[in-house]
Amino acid sequence: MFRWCSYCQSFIGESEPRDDFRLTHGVCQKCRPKVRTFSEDDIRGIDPIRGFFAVLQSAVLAHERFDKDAVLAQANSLKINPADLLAGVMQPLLYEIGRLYQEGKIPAVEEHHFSLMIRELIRDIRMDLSLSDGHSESADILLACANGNFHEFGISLLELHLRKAGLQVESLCPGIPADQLIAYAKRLGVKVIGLSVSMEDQLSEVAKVARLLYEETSFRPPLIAGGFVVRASTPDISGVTLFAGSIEELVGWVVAKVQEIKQIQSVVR
Ligand code: B12
Repeated sequence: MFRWCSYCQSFIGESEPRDDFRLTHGVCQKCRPKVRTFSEDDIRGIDPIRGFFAVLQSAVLAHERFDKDAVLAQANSLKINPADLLAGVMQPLLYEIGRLYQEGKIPAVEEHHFSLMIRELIRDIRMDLSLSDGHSESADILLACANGNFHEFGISLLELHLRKAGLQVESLCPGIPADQLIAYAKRLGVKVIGLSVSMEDQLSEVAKVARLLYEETSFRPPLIAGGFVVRASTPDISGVTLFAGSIEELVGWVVAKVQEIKQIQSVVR
Protein backbone atom coordinates (compact mmCIF):
# COMPACT_ATOMS: atom_id res chain seq x y z
CA MET A 1 0.00 0.00 0.00
CA PHE A 2 1.06 3.60 -0.48
CA ARG A 3 1.11 5.64 2.73
CA TRP A 4 0.29 9.34 2.83
CA CYS A 5 0.56 11.70 5.77
CA SER A 6 -2.96 12.70 6.83
CA TYR A 7 -1.64 16.03 8.10
CA CYS A 8 0.63 17.51 5.45
CA GLN A 9 -0.44 15.29 2.53
CA SER A 10 3.08 14.13 1.77
CA PHE A 11 3.93 10.66 0.53
CA ILE A 12 5.49 8.60 3.35
CA GLY A 13 6.40 5.36 1.62
CA GLU A 14 5.17 1.90 0.84
CA SER A 15 3.94 -0.66 3.31
CA GLU A 16 2.81 -4.28 3.18
CA PRO A 17 0.99 -5.71 1.31
CA ARG A 18 3.14 -4.52 -1.59
CA ASP A 19 0.74 -5.85 -4.23
CA ASP A 20 -2.12 -3.70 -2.91
CA PHE A 21 -1.96 -0.40 -4.79
CA ARG A 22 -4.45 1.53 -2.66
CA LEU A 23 -3.59 4.61 -0.64
CA THR A 24 -3.65 4.53 3.13
CA HIS A 25 -2.98 7.11 5.86
CA GLY A 26 -0.17 7.59 8.34
CA VAL A 27 1.82 10.39 9.96
CA CYS A 28 5.17 11.47 8.52
CA GLN A 29 8.23 12.06 10.70
CA LYS A 30 7.87 15.85 10.48
CA CYS A 31 4.26 15.83 11.70
CA ARG A 32 4.73 13.08 14.30
CA PRO A 33 5.81 15.37 17.18
CA LYS A 34 2.68 17.54 16.66
CA VAL A 35 0.33 14.59 16.73
CA ARG A 36 -0.58 12.65 19.84
CA THR A 37 -3.90 11.10 18.99
CA PHE A 38 -5.87 10.41 15.84
CA SER A 39 -9.35 11.77 15.32
CA GLU A 40 -11.70 10.72 12.55
CA ASP A 41 -11.09 14.12 10.91
CA ASP A 42 -7.34 13.56 10.92
CA ILE A 43 -7.70 10.23 9.20
CA ARG A 44 -9.93 11.87 6.60
CA GLY A 45 -7.02 14.23 5.76
CA ILE A 46 -5.98 12.12 2.81
CA ASP A 47 -9.51 11.87 1.37
CA PRO A 48 -8.89 14.56 -1.30
CA ILE A 49 -5.77 12.69 -2.43
CA ARG A 50 -7.66 9.39 -2.47
CA GLY A 51 -10.34 11.11 -4.60
CA PHE A 52 -7.73 12.46 -7.00
CA PHE A 53 -6.11 9.02 -7.24
CA ALA A 54 -9.49 7.31 -7.79
CA VAL A 55 -10.32 9.64 -10.69
CA LEU A 56 -6.95 8.95 -12.34
CA GLN A 57 -7.28 5.23 -11.73
CA SER A 58 -10.73 5.05 -13.30
CA ALA A 59 -9.46 7.04 -16.30
CA VAL A 60 -6.66 4.49 -16.69
CA LEU A 61 -9.07 1.56 -16.35
CA ALA A 62 -11.40 3.13 -18.91
CA HIS A 63 -8.41 3.49 -21.27
CA GLU A 64 -8.86 7.25 -21.30
CA ARG A 65 -5.95 9.56 -21.88
CA PHE A 66 -5.62 12.23 -19.26
CA ASP A 67 -4.34 15.71 -19.60
CA LYS A 68 -1.00 15.96 -17.82
CA ASP A 69 -1.33 19.73 -17.37
CA ALA A 70 -4.64 19.23 -15.57
CA VAL A 71 -3.05 16.49 -13.45
CA LEU A 72 -0.18 18.79 -12.48
CA ALA A 73 -2.54 21.69 -11.76
CA GLN A 74 -4.75 19.55 -9.54
CA ALA A 75 -1.77 18.10 -7.71
CA ASN A 76 -0.60 21.64 -7.16
CA SER A 77 -3.95 22.73 -5.76
CA LEU A 78 -3.88 19.75 -3.38
CA LYS A 79 -0.35 20.86 -2.38
CA ILE A 80 1.14 17.57 -3.50
CA ASN A 81 4.88 17.89 -4.02
CA PRO A 82 5.96 16.70 -7.55
CA ALA A 83 8.23 13.98 -6.13
CA ASP A 84 5.28 12.73 -4.05
CA LEU A 85 2.96 12.90 -7.05
CA LEU A 86 5.26 10.53 -8.92
CA ALA A 87 5.95 8.21 -6.00
CA GLY A 88 2.55 8.08 -4.37
CA VAL A 89 0.11 8.52 -7.26
CA MET A 90 1.83 7.70 -10.56
CA GLN A 91 3.90 4.79 -9.27
CA PRO A 92 0.87 2.76 -8.06
CA LEU A 93 -0.82 3.50 -11.39
CA LEU A 94 2.24 2.21 -13.28
CA TYR A 95 2.16 -1.01 -11.26
CA GLU A 96 -1.55 -1.30 -11.92
CA ILE A 97 -1.00 -0.82 -15.66
CA GLY A 98 1.74 -3.46 -15.61
CA ARG A 99 -0.60 -5.91 -13.86
CA LEU A 100 -3.47 -5.25 -16.30
CA TYR A 101 -1.13 -5.78 -19.24
CA GLN A 102 0.28 -8.97 -17.75
CA GLU A 103 -3.26 -10.30 -17.21
CA GLY A 104 -4.08 -9.48 -20.85
CA LYS A 105 -6.69 -6.89 -19.81
CA ILE A 106 -5.11 -4.03 -21.76
CA PRO A 107 -3.11 -4.11 -25.01
CA ALA A 108 0.60 -3.20 -25.07
CA VAL A 109 -0.22 0.06 -26.83
CA GLU A 110 -2.14 1.30 -23.75
CA GLU A 111 0.89 0.61 -21.58
CA HIS A 112 3.04 2.56 -24.05
CA HIS A 113 0.65 5.52 -24.11
CA PHE A 114 0.56 5.71 -20.36
CA SER A 115 4.36 5.49 -20.21
CA LEU A 116 4.60 8.35 -22.67
CA MET A 117 2.37 10.50 -20.50
CA ILE A 118 4.46 9.76 -17.41
CA ARG A 119 7.59 10.61 -19.35
CA GLU A 120 6.15 14.01 -20.34
CA LEU A 121 5.02 14.60 -16.79
CA ILE A 122 8.55 13.92 -15.51
CA ARG A 123 9.98 16.27 -18.13
CA ASP A 124 7.56 19.03 -17.03
CA ILE A 125 8.37 18.46 -13.37
CA ARG A 126 12.10 18.65 -14.11
CA MET A 127 11.53 21.92 -15.97
CA ASP A 128 9.43 23.34 -13.13
CA LEU A 129 12.16 22.48 -10.67
CA SER A 130 14.75 23.91 -13.08
CA LEU A 131 16.56 20.60 -13.26
CA SER A 132 18.51 20.67 -16.46
CA ASP A 133 18.86 17.62 -18.66
CA GLY A 134 22.45 18.68 -19.26
CA HIS A 135 25.27 17.04 -17.40
CA SER A 136 26.99 18.54 -14.40
CA GLU A 137 30.63 18.43 -13.45
CA SER A 138 30.19 16.67 -10.12
CA ALA A 139 27.61 14.69 -8.18
CA ASP A 140 27.17 12.84 -4.88
CA ILE A 141 25.44 9.91 -6.52
CA LEU A 142 25.21 8.58 -10.05
CA LEU A 143 21.97 6.72 -10.72
CA ALA A 144 21.95 4.70 -13.91
CA CYS A 145 19.84 2.08 -15.59
CA ALA A 146 21.76 -1.17 -15.87
CA ASN A 147 23.03 -1.56 -19.40
CA GLY A 148 20.09 -2.86 -21.47
CA ASN A 149 17.41 -1.47 -19.14
CA PHE A 150 15.11 1.16 -20.65
CA HIS A 151 12.82 1.55 -17.64
CA GLU A 152 13.67 5.08 -16.58
CA PHE A 153 10.86 6.02 -14.19
CA GLY A 154 12.36 4.30 -11.14
CA ILE A 155 15.55 6.35 -11.26
CA SER A 156 13.72 9.57 -12.21
CA LEU A 157 11.62 9.13 -9.12
CA LEU A 158 14.60 8.36 -6.91
CA GLU A 159 16.46 11.33 -8.36
CA LEU A 160 13.69 13.72 -7.31
CA HIS A 161 13.56 12.27 -3.79
CA LEU A 162 17.34 12.35 -3.36
CA ARG A 163 17.44 15.96 -4.60
CA LYS A 164 14.65 16.81 -2.17
CA ALA A 165 17.01 15.52 0.56
CA GLY A 166 19.70 17.96 -0.65
CA LEU A 167 21.93 15.61 -2.64
CA GLN A 168 23.54 16.32 -6.00
CA VAL A 169 22.31 13.62 -8.34
CA GLU A 170 23.22 12.68 -11.87
CA SER A 171 21.11 10.13 -13.70
CA LEU A 172 21.64 8.15 -16.83
CA CYS A 173 19.08 6.24 -18.83
CA PRO A 174 19.37 4.09 -20.91
CA GLY A 175 22.39 2.45 -19.37
CA ILE A 176 25.91 2.37 -20.81
CA PRO A 177 28.64 -0.33 -20.77
CA ALA A 178 30.29 -0.97 -17.40
CA ASP A 179 33.71 0.51 -18.25
CA GLN A 180 32.17 3.76 -19.55
CA LEU A 181 29.87 4.00 -16.56
CA ILE A 182 32.81 3.77 -14.16
CA ALA A 183 34.81 6.33 -16.15
CA TYR A 184 31.85 8.71 -15.98
CA ALA A 185 31.30 8.13 -12.25
CA LYS A 186 34.99 8.82 -11.67
CA ARG A 187 34.81 12.06 -13.64
CA LEU A 188 31.87 13.21 -11.50
CA GLY A 189 33.67 12.14 -8.30
CA VAL A 190 30.55 10.40 -7.02
CA LYS A 191 30.36 8.88 -3.54
CA VAL A 192 27.76 6.24 -4.47
CA ILE A 193 26.71 4.48 -7.68
CA GLY A 194 23.12 3.18 -7.93
CA LEU A 195 22.02 0.82 -10.69
CA SER A 196 18.43 0.11 -11.65
CA VAL A 197 17.43 -3.36 -12.78
CA SER A 198 14.02 -4.28 -14.17
CA MET A 199 14.69 -7.75 -15.55
CA GLU A 200 16.69 -10.71 -14.21
CA ASP A 201 19.18 -10.79 -17.11
CA GLN A 202 20.29 -7.25 -16.22
CA LEU A 203 21.70 -8.49 -12.89
CA SER A 204 24.78 -9.74 -14.79
CA GLU A 205 25.44 -6.12 -15.87
CA VAL A 206 25.49 -5.11 -12.21
CA ALA A 207 27.99 -7.90 -11.48
CA LYS A 208 30.14 -6.62 -14.36
CA VAL A 209 30.27 -3.11 -12.86
CA ALA A 210 31.14 -4.60 -9.45
CA ARG A 211 34.00 -6.66 -10.96
CA LEU A 212 35.48 -3.63 -12.72
CA LEU A 213 35.18 -1.49 -9.60
CA TYR A 214 36.99 -4.18 -7.64
CA GLU A 215 39.93 -3.85 -10.04
CA GLU A 216 40.09 -0.08 -9.45
CA THR A 217 42.72 1.04 -6.98
CA SER A 218 41.80 4.64 -6.22
CA PHE A 219 38.07 4.82 -6.95
CA ARG A 220 35.72 2.41 -5.21
CA PRO A 221 32.39 4.04 -4.32
CA PRO A 222 29.74 1.75 -2.81
CA LEU A 223 27.60 0.16 -5.50
CA ILE A 224 23.91 -0.37 -4.81
CA ALA A 225 21.31 -1.96 -7.03
CA GLY A 226 17.55 -1.89 -6.87
CA GLY A 227 14.56 -2.13 -9.14
CA PHE A 228 11.64 -4.33 -10.05
CA VAL A 229 13.48 -7.67 -9.81
CA VAL A 230 15.55 -6.86 -6.74
CA ARG A 231 13.93 -8.56 -3.76
CA ALA A 232 15.12 -9.61 -0.32
CA SER A 233 15.43 -13.12 -1.84
CA THR A 234 17.71 -12.05 -4.74
CA PRO A 235 21.01 -14.00 -4.48
CA ASP A 236 23.95 -11.86 -3.31
CA ILE A 237 26.23 -10.29 -5.89
CA SER A 238 29.78 -9.77 -4.68
CA GLY A 239 30.59 -6.08 -4.16
CA VAL A 240 26.96 -4.97 -4.46
CA THR A 241 24.42 -3.86 -1.87
CA LEU A 242 21.06 -5.10 -3.11
CA PHE A 243 18.39 -2.68 -1.97
CA ALA A 244 14.79 -3.81 -1.73
CA GLY A 245 13.61 -1.22 0.81
CA SER A 246 11.36 1.81 0.46
CA ILE A 247 12.29 5.17 -1.11
CA GLU A 248 12.43 6.65 2.40
CA GLU A 249 14.91 3.99 3.56
CA LEU A 250 17.00 4.44 0.43
CA VAL A 251 17.21 8.21 0.83
CA GLY A 252 18.25 7.78 4.50
CA TRP A 253 20.89 5.20 3.54
CA VAL A 254 22.37 7.33 0.72
CA VAL A 255 22.43 10.55 2.78
CA ALA A 256 24.26 8.75 5.62
CA LYS A 257 26.71 7.06 3.22
CA VAL A 258 27.55 10.28 1.38
CA GLN A 259 28.11 12.13 4.67
CA GLU A 260 30.32 9.31 5.99
CA ILE A 261 32.45 9.25 2.83
CA LYS A 262 32.78 13.06 2.72
CA GLN A 263 33.93 13.01 6.34
CA ILE A 264 36.55 10.33 5.67
CA GLN A 265 37.76 12.21 2.59
CA SER A 266 38.09 15.46 4.53
CA VAL A 267 40.22 13.73 7.19
CA VAL A 268 42.45 12.01 4.62
CA ARG A 269 43.10 15.24 2.68
C1 B12 B 1 6.38 1.39 -17.89
C2 B12 B 1 6.93 0.02 -18.25
C3 B12 B 1 7.61 -0.09 -19.46
C4 B12 B 1 7.88 1.08 -20.38
C5 B12 B 1 9.12 1.82 -19.86
C6 B12 B 1 9.02 3.32 -20.19
C7 B12 B 1 10.12 4.12 -19.60
N1 B12 B 1 10.51 5.12 -20.37
O1 B12 B 1 10.59 3.89 -18.48
C8 B12 B 1 8.13 0.37 -21.74
C9 B12 B 1 6.79 0.22 -22.41
C10 B12 B 1 9.12 1.01 -22.68
C11 B12 B 1 8.59 -1.02 -21.24
C12 B12 B 1 9.36 -1.88 -22.00
C13 B12 B 1 9.63 -3.18 -21.62
N2 B12 B 1 9.19 -3.80 -20.52
CO1 B12 B 1 8.29 -2.90 -19.08
N3 B12 B 1 7.24 -2.28 -17.69
C14 B12 B 1 6.75 -1.11 -17.40
C15 B12 B 1 5.91 -1.16 -16.10
C16 B12 B 1 4.44 -1.15 -16.49
C17 B12 B 1 6.15 -0.07 -15.10
C18 B12 B 1 7.61 0.16 -14.73
C19 B12 B 1 7.73 1.39 -13.91
O2 B12 B 1 8.05 2.45 -14.40
N4 B12 B 1 7.38 1.29 -12.62
C20 B12 B 1 7.36 2.43 -11.72
C21 B12 B 1 8.76 2.64 -11.14
C22 B12 B 1 8.75 3.87 -10.25
O3 B12 B 1 9.03 1.50 -10.37
P1 B12 B 1 10.40 0.73 -10.42
O4 B12 B 1 11.07 0.86 -11.74
O5 B12 B 1 10.18 -0.65 -9.90
O6 B12 B 1 11.30 1.55 -9.38
C23 B12 B 1 11.08 1.52 -7.99
C24 B12 B 1 11.86 0.43 -7.27
O7 B12 B 1 12.02 -0.74 -8.03
C25 B12 B 1 13.15 1.06 -6.88
N5 B12 B 1 14.27 1.18 -7.80
C26 B12 B 1 14.29 1.30 -9.13
N6 B12 B 1 15.53 1.48 -9.58
C27 B12 B 1 16.35 1.49 -8.50
C28 B12 B 1 17.72 1.66 -8.40
C29 B12 B 1 18.31 1.63 -7.14
C30 B12 B 1 19.77 1.83 -7.02
C31 B12 B 1 17.50 1.41 -6.00
C32 B12 B 1 18.13 1.34 -4.68
C33 B12 B 1 16.13 1.24 -6.09
C34 B12 B 1 15.56 1.29 -7.35
O8 B12 B 1 12.75 2.38 -6.59
C35 B12 B 1 11.67 2.80 -7.42
C36 B12 B 1 10.74 3.58 -6.54
O9 B12 B 1 10.02 2.79 -5.65
C37 B12 B 1 6.39 -2.52 -15.51
C38 B12 B 1 5.33 -3.23 -14.68
C39 B12 B 1 5.57 -3.12 -13.21
N7 B12 B 1 4.72 -3.76 -12.50
O10 B12 B 1 6.50 -2.51 -12.74
C40 B12 B 1 6.81 -3.30 -16.74
C41 B12 B 1 7.92 -4.37 -16.65
C42 B12 B 1 9.04 -3.89 -15.76
N8 B12 B 1 8.38 -4.49 -18.03
C43 B12 B 1 8.64 -5.69 -18.37
C44 B12 B 1 9.08 -6.10 -19.67
C45 B12 B 1 9.21 -7.58 -19.89
C46 B12 B 1 9.37 -5.16 -20.65
C47 B12 B 1 9.84 -5.44 -22.08
C48 B12 B 1 10.85 -6.59 -22.26
C49 B12 B 1 8.58 -5.64 -22.90
C50 B12 B 1 8.81 -6.02 -24.34
N9 B12 B 1 8.48 -7.25 -24.62
O11 B12 B 1 9.28 -5.21 -25.11
C51 B12 B 1 10.46 -4.10 -22.47
C52 B12 B 1 11.92 -4.06 -22.04
C53 B12 B 1 12.64 -2.79 -22.32
C54 B12 B 1 14.01 -2.83 -21.69
N10 B12 B 1 15.00 -3.41 -22.34
O12 B12 B 1 14.20 -2.34 -20.59
C55 B12 B 1 8.39 -6.66 -17.24
C56 B12 B 1 9.68 -7.19 -16.61
C57 B12 B 1 9.47 -8.62 -16.16
C58 B12 B 1 10.74 -9.24 -15.74
N11 B12 B 1 11.04 -9.16 -14.47
O13 B12 B 1 11.44 -9.80 -16.53
C59 B12 B 1 7.45 -5.84 -16.32
C60 B12 B 1 7.53 -6.19 -14.85
C61 B12 B 1 6.02 -6.08 -16.86
C62 B12 B 1 5.54 -7.50 -16.66
N12 B12 B 1 4.84 -7.73 -15.58
O14 B12 B 1 5.81 -8.34 -17.45
N13 B12 B 1 8.14 -1.26 -20.00
